[in-house]
Amino acid sequence: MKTRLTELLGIEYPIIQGGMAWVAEYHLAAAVANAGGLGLIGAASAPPEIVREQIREAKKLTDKPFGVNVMLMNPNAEEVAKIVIEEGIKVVTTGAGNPAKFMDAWKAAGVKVIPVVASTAMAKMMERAGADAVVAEGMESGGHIGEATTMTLVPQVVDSVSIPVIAAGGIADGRGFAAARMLGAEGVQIGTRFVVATESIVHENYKQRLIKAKDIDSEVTGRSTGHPVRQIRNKMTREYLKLEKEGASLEEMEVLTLGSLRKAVIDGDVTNGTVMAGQIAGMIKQEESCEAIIQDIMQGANELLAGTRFA
Ligand code: TUI
Repeated sequence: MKTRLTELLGIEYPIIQGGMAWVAEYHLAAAVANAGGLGLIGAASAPPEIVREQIREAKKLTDKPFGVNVMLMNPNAEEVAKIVIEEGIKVVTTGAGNPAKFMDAWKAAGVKVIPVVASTAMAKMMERAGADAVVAEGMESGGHIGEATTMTLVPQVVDSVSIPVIAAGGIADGRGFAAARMLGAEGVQIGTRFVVATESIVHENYKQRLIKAKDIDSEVTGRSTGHPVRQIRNKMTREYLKLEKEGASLEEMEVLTLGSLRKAVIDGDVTNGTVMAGQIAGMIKQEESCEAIIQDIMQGANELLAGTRFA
């Protein structure tokens, strides 16, 4: 399937992988790239030199294009931005903030910049700043989210910019892909389904928790602090939400969240850790390879889109 996104990035299928903290490391990024999508290394809050190492390891596993996601709340974002250029990375996605201050350096180095946005205002600002495409991410997504849903955000972003729009949030199969195309998106970003990929290094407990998840098993913590995060309900979220309701201090709440994603992803503590996942976790039934995931999405989408102008 050819869209402006496959042309822009030189990839076979218009599917990009989410830049998930701790999850999007080099094995996953290379596997998605080898399966014809855009793999991404999630720099998250990793020390910059670790990001460089991750990029070099991914290069050993694939000769297809892959990118780096720069999480802008990371105090080291500037250093990561520089490493991306030094290592010859050609695609960057950004999240959780405004990447405008890095845009000129990236553009000058020939890096395609794809900010993740949660509003039309941010999408327009990013287009003016020189973005090559935007990811319009709805609140069905896992992790740090905005307010709008994918169904409402994607068509409004499509109408407000002329660069390609990638839909994210609540998309996991051919139906979601086809729906995103109908809303005007030229590609999709998939996170949660790739968490459970065979090539994902995520702890088995985390994968099993997502496979077991039902439609309404996620909830959003941190609304009161301005950092809403969607994750699977557990002991941790119950305690956190109780503290929020009681008006606890940021410090008290940080005790719960400090290192909590690592606890779940790496140590497999899905009771006290943060199990970030999107609302489509309920649709994930099994662990399978990135190749199988992408083929399933594309086959389903092609059947649904056959005979439309999106085929
Ligand atoms: O960034 C994400 N998802 C993330 S980042 C993350 S790391 C984290 N962990 C714990 C607490 C907070 C963060 C986990 N998941 N998605 C992309 C995304 N970006 N969603 C929403 C936004 C966004 C929000 C505000 C983009 C721009 C923005 O602009 C604010 C501004 O500067 O005006």
